[in-house]
Amino acid sequence: SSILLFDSGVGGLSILEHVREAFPQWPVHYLADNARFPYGELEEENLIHGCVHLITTLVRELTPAMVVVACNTASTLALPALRSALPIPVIGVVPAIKPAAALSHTGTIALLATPGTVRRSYTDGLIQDFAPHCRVIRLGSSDLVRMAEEKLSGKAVDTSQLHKVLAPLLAEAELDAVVLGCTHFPLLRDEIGQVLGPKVRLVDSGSAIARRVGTLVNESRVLPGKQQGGYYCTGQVPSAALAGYLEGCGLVFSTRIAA
Ligand code: DGN
Repeated sequence: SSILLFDSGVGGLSILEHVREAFPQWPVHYLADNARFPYGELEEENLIHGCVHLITTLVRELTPAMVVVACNTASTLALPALRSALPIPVIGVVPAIKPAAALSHTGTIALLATPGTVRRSYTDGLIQDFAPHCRVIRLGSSDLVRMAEEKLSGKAVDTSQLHKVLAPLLAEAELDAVVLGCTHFPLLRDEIGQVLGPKVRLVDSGSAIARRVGTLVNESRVLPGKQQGGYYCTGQVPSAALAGYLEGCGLVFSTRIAA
């Protein structure tokens, strides 16, 4: 069998990296819903129905052992609907508020995510449960998501734009941990780290997700198949630069599917 990862664009590739590293023998497929990108600005019902339809269709075709929703925006909203629609385990990605709160010495942390994720009641719950004693600054940005997409398509990252987006965090002297609460953002980790400086730790959910995949792989007793991993997308097909990057991620073919 295989593992299917899903995101609205290239962001989930930051999770795929961890999964492949932990389970090199498993074929991993990747689905990018480019047609509905960016999820952070999508109406909630539209997002839920779109995800459920798209993923159930591809699951029927590929029969993976599990699905990883490698997108915080979709996970904070669509997990219950996906779990009831699919006969296999569905793993979601949620912002790493808990490890960031544990790492922080000052008690001032930030959640950097999409506009959708920062305003969700799911996120309020995470903060109440896991960071009750912290001051949590929420910064939602679709610009950063687009910058990550552009980077993987071969465009240089515009540092002055990055400074502008991160300005509210630069104003916080006490800040010592930032949650990269969108899977696109670890793709800009070096650039974000350079702007925020060495005092600020950047925390994402990649290795926690790989551990969760490992538990389910062991429990399911399903064996890895022999097929190669592929990239499936709605909407825009990959640019030449992205195609090269995908190949480096073990995604050896690319197929456009209906949105
Ligand atoms: N990568 C997605 C996430 O983790 O929230 C969001 C991307 C988007 O469509 N805005």
